[in-house]
Amino acid sequence: MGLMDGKNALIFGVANNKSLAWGITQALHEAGANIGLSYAIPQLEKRVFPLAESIGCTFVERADANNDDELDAVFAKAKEHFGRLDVLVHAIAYATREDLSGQYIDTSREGFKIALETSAYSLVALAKRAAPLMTNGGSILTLTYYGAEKVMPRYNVMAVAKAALECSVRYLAYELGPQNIRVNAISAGPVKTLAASGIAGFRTMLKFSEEAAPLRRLITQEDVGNTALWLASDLGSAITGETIYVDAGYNILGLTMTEEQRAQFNLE
Ligand code: 0WE
Repeated sequence: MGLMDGKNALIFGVANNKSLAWGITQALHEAGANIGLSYAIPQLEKRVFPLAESIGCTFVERADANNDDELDAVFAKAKEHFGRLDVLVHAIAYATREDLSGQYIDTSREGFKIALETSAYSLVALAKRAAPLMTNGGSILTLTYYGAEKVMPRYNVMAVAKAALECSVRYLAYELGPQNIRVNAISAGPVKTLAASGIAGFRTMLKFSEEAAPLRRLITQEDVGNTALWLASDLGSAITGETIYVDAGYNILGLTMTEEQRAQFNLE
């Protein structure tokens, strides 16, 4: 008996075995859910297909989340394959690399449009298509980051996109609530995934996060998977429109210190 026995989950954003979306996939699968995966670009095929196979998932479809026709096609196939959907996971974000390095003030009109469309509008596009398939209620989950609320150096236009995403979660929750469809965001601490690869200074950020966090550790895929399972299942039955932190407590801090700074402070 699993928490998710007989439930169908469609998950967008598995890129490889390090993806937070893969942590969510595994948690839902282990709890008994049937899984469908959708990935963005053909180059991910060689990573996503073996992962799908490892959990006996036979629904794997490519779709560009910025393409309405491709999304229509994936959801038509999902309707045929699953009949009903219970869970939608949105783990999609993109800004150009140059927009995640320099200054926010230098963000181009095009860069802003790309980041906001891919990282925030895509949730609306997926929710619009998933909701009619959630005939027995449902749970929609997305991933966000604390940079949406407080300034994180270099997160720049992604921060603005995540702020739009979190606000979108509230408006979708308001509108879909009467259909017993819940919409929530998980605000995950930084993790070394493909999405973080090549971001200048990311290793240093991980070190600072680990040392400052109340739990004195980074978060794992499993941490995110477990919270996703809670929100996706009936355990989260009255939670909607929320941003839930899975960040080892980092967001509660008003002053962050490294271990060295804490040692210094304790001597004063
Ligand atoms: O949301 C993210 C990153 C999402 C992301 C990552 C990339 C890398 C490759 C969006 N677009 C791209 N575009 C690429 O070309 N995170 C929460 C991880 C992250 O990214 C940062 C962070 C953190 C944390 C960027 C700068 C500063 C901190």
